[in-house]
Amino acid sequence: MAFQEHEKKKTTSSEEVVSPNTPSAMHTSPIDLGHIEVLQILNEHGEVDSGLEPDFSDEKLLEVYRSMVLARAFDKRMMTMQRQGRMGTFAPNIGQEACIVGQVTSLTKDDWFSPSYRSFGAQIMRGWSMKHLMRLWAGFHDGFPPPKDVNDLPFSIVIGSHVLPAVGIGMGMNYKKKRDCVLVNYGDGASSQGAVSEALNFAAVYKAPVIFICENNGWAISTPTKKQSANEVLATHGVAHGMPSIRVDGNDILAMMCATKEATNRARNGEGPTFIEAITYRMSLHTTADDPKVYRNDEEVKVWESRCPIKRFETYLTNKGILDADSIEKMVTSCNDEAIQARDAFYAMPPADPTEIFDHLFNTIPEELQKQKEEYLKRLHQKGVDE
Ligand SMILES: Cc1ncc(C[n+]2csc(CCOP(=O)(O)OP(=O)(O)O)c2C)c(N)n1
Ligand SMILES: [Mg+2]
Repeated sequence: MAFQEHEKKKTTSSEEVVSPNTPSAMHTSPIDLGHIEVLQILNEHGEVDSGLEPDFSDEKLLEVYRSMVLARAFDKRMMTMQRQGRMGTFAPNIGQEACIVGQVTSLTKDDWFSPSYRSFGAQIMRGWSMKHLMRLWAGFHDGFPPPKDVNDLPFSIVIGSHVLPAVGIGMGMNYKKKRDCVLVNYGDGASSQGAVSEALNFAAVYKAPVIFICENNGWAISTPTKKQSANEVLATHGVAHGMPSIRVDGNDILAMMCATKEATNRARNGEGPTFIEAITYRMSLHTTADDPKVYRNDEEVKVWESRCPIKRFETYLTNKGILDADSIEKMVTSCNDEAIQARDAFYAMPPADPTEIFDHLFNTIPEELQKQKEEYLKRLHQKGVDE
């Protein structure tokens, strides 16, 4: 499916498509969307645009559906664990499952993925176990390195910092004449980082096989997209740097799968980078340290509840005869059980050795740090922690 085939979905049809953080933002934008296509295949009621419907196999659709349900089950479990004081700070993904899972569905094991922190649905699909991710979010140093044979970078908390390295990997692929690609995601907030513009420029000039997914979820903590950027159509960033760019309904799993499939094909064919702005919404907290009630109102959240990516995919799969109420319930139960098993396996692991926090910065520990270590150990001993 070529981007050009979505011609009829250009600005004229934007009304029925999606909106960023305010429902009217598509219309108020001063930017001419004439050369940026807008893609939606499944509308918020789960109705499919038959002219654009892709022919993914039933198995593939079910696998993707399960990944989305599993991402939500993991999310809920992590939130409960955090509130019980058994997990570190955590960045929930509720409402963004289509965007996150859909973006990696066309990647192979040889491709690379450079994620930001809100990407666990994709990480699980790429081969990270939930137990491993729990170790990561709980602060264990062994949680950060990706599993063996998974071509992912550790997720980046320093926003935008992982975009240039992704482009570097892509340029390396060109140098080695490989036909693989790199996918990197970042948020509307990260899009303001200078390093992201540098990355876009390098990728476009050197035709690096990189897919940029700008997840416009309406907010960068308490900063709405309209205060982040005077130009709210972030897909123009790709256009400005000279690469094919598209705006996708990020709550539409089929649109996410199709857009990234086409972008990975382009990359593998030596046609260079693609920019995808995925319009979605963070339904929950920025992180467990956040309270969105102080900066956004419930009405806005309600608008997005009706655009739930899982619900609309369920409707579509049910209409196709792939799912029914019974199989949906079974799927949800099995994903919740899997998350609970991961939790139990995580709890069964030994606690961290507190001295390890000194172990991973220097080959030979400097004298000053050695003194701090000894002081720390003395205090732990006084508190009986080492007994
Ligand atoms: C370089 C840098 N500056 C500031 C922060 C603090 N910070 C953490 S997340 C965040 C907002 C990011 O928003 P966005 O890129 O839209 O991603 P989202 O959280 O919405 O997925 C900020 C400012 C940071 N982690 N790194
Ligand atoms: Mg954001």
